[in-house]
Amino acid sequence: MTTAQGTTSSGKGNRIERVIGKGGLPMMCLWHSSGYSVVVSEYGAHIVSWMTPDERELLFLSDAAVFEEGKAIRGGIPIVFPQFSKQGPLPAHGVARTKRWKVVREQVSDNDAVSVTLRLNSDRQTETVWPHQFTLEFEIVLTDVLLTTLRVHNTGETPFSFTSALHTYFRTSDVSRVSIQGLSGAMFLDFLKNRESSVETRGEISIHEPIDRVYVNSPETVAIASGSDGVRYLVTKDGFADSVVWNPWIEGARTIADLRPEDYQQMVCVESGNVDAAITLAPGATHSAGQIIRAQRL
Ligand code: TA6
Repeated sequence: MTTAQGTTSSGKGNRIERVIGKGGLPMMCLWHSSGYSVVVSEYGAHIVSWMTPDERELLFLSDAAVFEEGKAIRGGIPIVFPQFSKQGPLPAHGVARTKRWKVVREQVSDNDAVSVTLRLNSDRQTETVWPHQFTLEFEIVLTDVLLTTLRVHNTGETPFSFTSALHTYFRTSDVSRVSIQGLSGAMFLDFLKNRESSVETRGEISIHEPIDRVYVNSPETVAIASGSDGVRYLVTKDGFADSVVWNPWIEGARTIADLRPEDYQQMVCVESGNVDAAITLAPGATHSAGQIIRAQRL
């Protein structure tokens, strides 16, 4: 099997391999005996690939993505912390995705999951833009599903409040045949209409125009069916209250330098996050939130 970063597994069981990926960035390839594989960049603890046993890529990664320190990688699963989007003084989506994380744990047990944990400690640079001490841990557990958990530890002397998300870009070959299910009845803030709030009335949300919405206190599980690929993604979140749905559409894609103009047709973001209500963490406390994503044949 060849992963998105060009690494191949010799068809063995559970394995972890460290490679140098795009832009010379260190990456880790995880293979599970089910045949699923994941590639994560130590820069940003950023999952850039999640592939099926028959080598279908399930995440969108822009061909124009920049793999350089200081720039967020466009696609995959960016980690948003401590600020979602531009809701504050920090760079959009915060600092975590543009920092080099450290691998602190690797686990390969033949009859079970393959997992890695990466850690990021606050430093002078982060404290310049966000004056709090923290340690983040991002745990990736791969079986035939992908479980990811973000743990936030307050290592300082004062409480801090943060918003966060796993900004997942799901791949589709035709966004006009995508249907997002499970959000009916949820209240949402429309970021295209100055955060105007409404209630979702549709059982199935299709995408035929720009969409940028935060569904507040959304159901635990949301499904994204991609009719053109015969696959349904199931996202089950825990510790994340909200679901964000985003597609820039034609106009928006043109304003994003690391997206090709037609890329909006091959991606849909459904993000598990704590966006509407910030989490406040006392000194010494830890907050944990995660999601399980799985791909089912339609
Ligand atoms: O996912 C929602 C969103 O906040 C959109 O408003 C858009 O800005 C997107 O994230 C991508 O943000 P980025 O900073 O990665 O370009």
